[in-house]
Amino acid sequence: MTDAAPTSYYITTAIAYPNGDPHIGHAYEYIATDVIARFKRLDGFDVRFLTGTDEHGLKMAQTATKEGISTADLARRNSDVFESMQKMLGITFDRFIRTTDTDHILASQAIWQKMSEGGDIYLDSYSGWYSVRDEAYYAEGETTLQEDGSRISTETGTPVEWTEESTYNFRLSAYEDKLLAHYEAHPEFLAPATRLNEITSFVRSGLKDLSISRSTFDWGVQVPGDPDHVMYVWVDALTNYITGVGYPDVDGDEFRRYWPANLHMIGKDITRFHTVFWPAFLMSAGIELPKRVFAHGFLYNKGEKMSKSVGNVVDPFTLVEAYGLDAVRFFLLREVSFGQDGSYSHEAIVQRINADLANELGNLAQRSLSMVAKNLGGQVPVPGDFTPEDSAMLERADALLDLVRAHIDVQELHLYLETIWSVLGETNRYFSAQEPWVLRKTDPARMATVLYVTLEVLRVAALLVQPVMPESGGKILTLLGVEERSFATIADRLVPGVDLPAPVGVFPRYVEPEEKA
Ligand code: ME8
Repeated sequence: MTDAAPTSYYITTAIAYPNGDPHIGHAYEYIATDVIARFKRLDGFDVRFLTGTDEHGLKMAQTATKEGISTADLARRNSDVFESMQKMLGITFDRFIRTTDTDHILASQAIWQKMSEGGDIYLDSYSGWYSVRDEAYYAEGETTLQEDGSRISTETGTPVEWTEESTYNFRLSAYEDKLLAHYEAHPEFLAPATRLNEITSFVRSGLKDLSISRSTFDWGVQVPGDPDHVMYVWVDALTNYITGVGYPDVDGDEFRRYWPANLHMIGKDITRFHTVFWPAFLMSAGIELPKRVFAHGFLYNKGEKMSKSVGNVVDPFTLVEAYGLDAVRFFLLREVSFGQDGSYSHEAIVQRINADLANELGNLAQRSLSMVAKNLGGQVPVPGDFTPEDSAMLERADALLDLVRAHIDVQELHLYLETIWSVLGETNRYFSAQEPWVLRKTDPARMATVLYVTLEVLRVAALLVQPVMPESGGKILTLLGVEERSFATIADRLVPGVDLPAPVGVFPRYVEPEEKA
């Protein structure tokens, strides 16, 4: 270890609209982001992790009217539910930002001012078919007249109304070439690669200027110098990422330490906002661009899109109550190829709990540790000479950190876990093949070596699963007598002869409640 200041790592989630309850799709994004944040911290980085809620916009105002409460009350009430869900999920955010926070309003006005000074904002008038749900205008040709005389957006099916308003526009059209040049020079800016292809062709097909203010309602951040307008919700929403590091104080410690962000984690449906609008706003305001945006896939209930009307929105609180937090966190990341859409179901969760957690990891820990307790006085075994099989196993464990780090750095979260589990699978086969329960009688010294090797793999695996399963990873490390848990200690082998606590089970099998009764 050197004394150099740790490298900073700034990571963010999308900020959710608190116009309803959080669902499992939100939880998925928070958990994935939290795993990366925890991994980076354990790997010695100076991490800042920002999340929060996106409280402005017409949708919020309309939901409040429907519920008969003020928009501010709705925002506060629901934002609190999001925040407590994040705490329940063990999300280690450094700040939970609300876009109604005073510093955020000032930051939004400051970036607006910069874009305006740069000549990129001008007043215009706008008329067209406006969809409140999409917060977007459509040309007549993009709408369909219904039998009852009403109109909907052809693409999204949401109702549209003829609306005329004066609006400030942002000269997005001026950024076409600059954006394309940026994608070209920094292909890592957006992942997965399919999203980059989509966005590149979208920008290549031509960018129109963007309407960035509204004068038909007032629930938003006021446009500097024009009290009749509030900012289009996405202008202030995206700005949260720099509010979170102290903007407009660009000379301040936080901004200098953490900006540009290393990673904006978002869902695939909001890629355009993050990789076209956001970089254009930043370029206009003379602010560096985030290094990377990762657009994860959507989570579906047994392949069906979750929706309140279908009644299949799964409440993350219920899920965690049923299966346990670590199991839910593990399942979501192990089951779905990160970046693609995925499905979850009771059967799939139970399968992962019983096969991957109870069998592959829990059982290995239980079997080896209870042999140590029964036959070796509960002390870390003293190994003899290593056979080629032992050395091969230890080498596989020693190689893990570099392998999983490489997966984390490109957000291959499923491969990070798959890599660890493939070594656990090998360790189970090694354990069975070595038959330490037979060696107990025939060659106790050899048994001690096999147990030592097994515990060593378990130690490395437990250290590395901490970001996903902080509690269970920590429990296994406690059973192994490991106190220092950062990845800097990964090469420190277990010290033979050290007393271990009495073993306890870590991952019970999932038993259906009716079987329990
Ligand atoms: O889009 N599966 O808020 P939001 C996976 N306020 N992810 C999902 C999902 C699903 N079924 N449904 C939604 C917004 N998400 C804006 C963001 S950021 C400056 C402003 C993801 O509450 C979605 O893709 O609709 C987004 O990343 C996040 O949840 C919040 O969605």
